[in-house]
Amino acid sequence: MSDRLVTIERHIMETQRQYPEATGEFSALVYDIAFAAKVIGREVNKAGLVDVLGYTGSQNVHGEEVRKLDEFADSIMFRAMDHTGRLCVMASEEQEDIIPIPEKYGCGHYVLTYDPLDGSSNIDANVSIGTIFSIYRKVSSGERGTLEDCLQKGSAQVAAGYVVYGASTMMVFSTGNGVHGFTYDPSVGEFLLSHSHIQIPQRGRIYSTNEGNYQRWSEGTRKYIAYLKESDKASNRPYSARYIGSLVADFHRNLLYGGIFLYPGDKESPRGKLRLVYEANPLAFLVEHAGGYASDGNTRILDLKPRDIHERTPLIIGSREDVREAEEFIQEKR
Ligand code: P6P
Repeated sequence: MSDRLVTIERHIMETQRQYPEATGEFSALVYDIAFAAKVIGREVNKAGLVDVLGYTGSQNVHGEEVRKLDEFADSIMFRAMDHTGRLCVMASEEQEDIIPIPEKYGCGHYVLTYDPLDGSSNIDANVSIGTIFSIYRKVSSGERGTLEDCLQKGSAQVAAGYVVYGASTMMVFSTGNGVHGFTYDPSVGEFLLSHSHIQIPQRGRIYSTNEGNYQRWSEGTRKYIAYLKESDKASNRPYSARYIGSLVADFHRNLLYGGIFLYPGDKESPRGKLRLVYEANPLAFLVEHAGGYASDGNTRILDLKPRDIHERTPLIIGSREDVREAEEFIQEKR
């Protein structure tokens, strides 16, 4: 826990002072996301008490049952962002197409892509879930943003982060100046700096994957997981298996403790399950700024050019040495 009492607003302003040319638009956008997180967190934390559980009867673009909290989180993100004049376009994992800024509002220089509530299938079991977001600069020529703005490589992100709604609500983000964690104190309604300059250990002792998919995995993936289970004191094996089934929760634990998360492609789904734009890219930005690495098994995630806004990708992410070692097995070099 940091010794200084620093709110997320203070941290954002202190960071902005390093850029004399900054207009404050970007800082305000990060603050807007923190505000939306407070509102979403309030509903998530009382989900067990108020009838916001259960399904809405509708499905999202992926044919997945949409829970009321998914829709609520999606609407809060939109309503907190659409009128601020900082964005030129948005894209949500819950929406088929990009989300234009309403004509009645002005456009800004930034693009926001987000998964409003990832892991929501865990809501009823009170498992931690999260909001994941990326911020890009506008690259298209017109006044209003386009699909092109939302399909930039992850390496073009200017900021990314997540909010994990768990035992406490935490917002972890980076604007390229280190990765910092802020814990929400509901008694004062502020996110307070609790984890400054997070660095993921270069090697961990935890692996996170759904071993129920074993039969569908490639030979390389199977060999890698078997390797982690072998006993070898010199290389701290066997690793411990830790899998929550909620990406933000699994990623957050591995970011703090070290380790590797794998959702590889398989025989039925060669591109895996997770989304490149809404999940892999923001977490890859964060993990690299924390000293880790993220790959699809062959290519650095941040170097992948999205072709479709809902494109999926295999995701191998976490401690740099572990991810590199996993790549060697997946590429059948070991
Ligand atoms: P599986 C949740 O539905 C999610 O999108 C991620 O949060 C999580 O990592 C993954 O799917 C879990 O998938 O197939 O292991 O249940």
